[in-house]
Amino acid sequence: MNDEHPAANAAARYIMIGGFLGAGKTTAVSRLARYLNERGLRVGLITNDQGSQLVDTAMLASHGFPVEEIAGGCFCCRFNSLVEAAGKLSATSRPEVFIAEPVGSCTDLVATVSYPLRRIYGEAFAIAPLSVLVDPVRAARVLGLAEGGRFSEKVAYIYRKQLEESDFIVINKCDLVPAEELARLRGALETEFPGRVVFEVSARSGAGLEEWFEAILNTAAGRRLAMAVDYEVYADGEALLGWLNATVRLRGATGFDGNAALRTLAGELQQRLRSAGAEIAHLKMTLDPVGGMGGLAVINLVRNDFVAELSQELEDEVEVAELILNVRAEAPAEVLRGALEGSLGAVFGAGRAVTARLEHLEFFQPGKPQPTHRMTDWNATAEENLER
Ligand SMILES: Nc1nc2c(ncn2[C@@H]2O[C@H](COP(=O)(O)OP(=O)(O)OP(=O)(O)O)[C@@H](O)[C@H]2O)c(=O)[nH]1
Ligand SMILES: [Mg+2]
Repeated sequence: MNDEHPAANAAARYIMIGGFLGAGKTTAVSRLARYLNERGLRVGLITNDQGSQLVDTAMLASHGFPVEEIAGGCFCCRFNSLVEAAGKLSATSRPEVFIAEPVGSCTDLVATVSYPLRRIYGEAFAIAPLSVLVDPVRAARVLGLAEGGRFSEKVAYIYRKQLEESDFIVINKCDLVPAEELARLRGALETEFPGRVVFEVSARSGAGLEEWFEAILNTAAGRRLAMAVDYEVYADGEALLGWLNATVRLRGATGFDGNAALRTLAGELQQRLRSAGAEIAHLKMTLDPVGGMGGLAVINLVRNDFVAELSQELEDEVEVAELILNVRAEAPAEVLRGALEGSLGAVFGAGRAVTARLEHLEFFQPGKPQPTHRMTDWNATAEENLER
């Protein structure tokens, strides 16, 4: 154990890495987990989603980290499940550091998660500063610095609220944008959200991560009054986003290239979603060979006008594989279902070398957030009741 790190003390450090859909949270969580492991600290990861069958859990587990998943609602609305998940991880792997990734369309985490954790379980957790990641291309559009496909105002409200409650704003994917655009974005973020520490990193290349990680480990969470949130606008924003989770069994007549299958399906979905007027927030898929040696292919697409990227590839051909698909886009969920069905038919329909069988499908618009607790004061003794 490393005594210099606060996480090595009796209370486990609780780190939340937030940020909008597709900002790079899971990639960063995986990097941070590895960083801590290399320094002799045990970690436990907690993933979260409105639905079940998560790409993020599959991906993090494939890296060998202990992961618990809270499905079917966000941390704030399933606070007790969050505490239970931490308890389960403690029983199996005794983490000194918990890293939790909240749902990318969730905000008000300080009042509904950090402060309640501190107040109810103060002995068990040392709360780290809240980091909020941004994708620089998406952030520039939301802040009005650049043109391009964007979300409607109520979705942008959630995006801005996430930044407002942060202690650290982390501009991720710095490898993608020129220095002058980064400087402009940093300037706009510092003006609109004064007092936050802004980091520039690339979770992909590793640039800038150490400085950010050390700040997470060595700084206490902010103790200001939690921000005000208009739960009507927040709920309307959430309800504009469609969610679709599916699990599909792929079977080849002979061995087939799983990476290519993911690329083709992602391209087909992108085209259909774009023509239906859906603004993609994050489309992600994993392909897991059945009976394979544990390798996993992962593909992601984070906006309509980008290309789907394989962040992990399979080395060998596969014959049977399980595909998990998670799509979050601004569109009615029914539109996402239509795009999936059309795409599966086009890519794996009758007469194709690879066929598909849909094993699990859920699609919905999230309901109004109903937090278990809401405490606006770090030292709160009384709980605020939300009007619902
Ligand atoms: N170029 C670049 N891409 C990155 C970087 N970090 C993450 N990505 C990519 O961004 C996409 C989304 O990354 P995730 O880590 O899944 O994002 P997320 O915030 O966890 O997404 P949700 O859980 O859906 O909200 C993936 O294709 C990643 O490979 C980075 O530093 N540079
Ligand atoms: Mg994620």
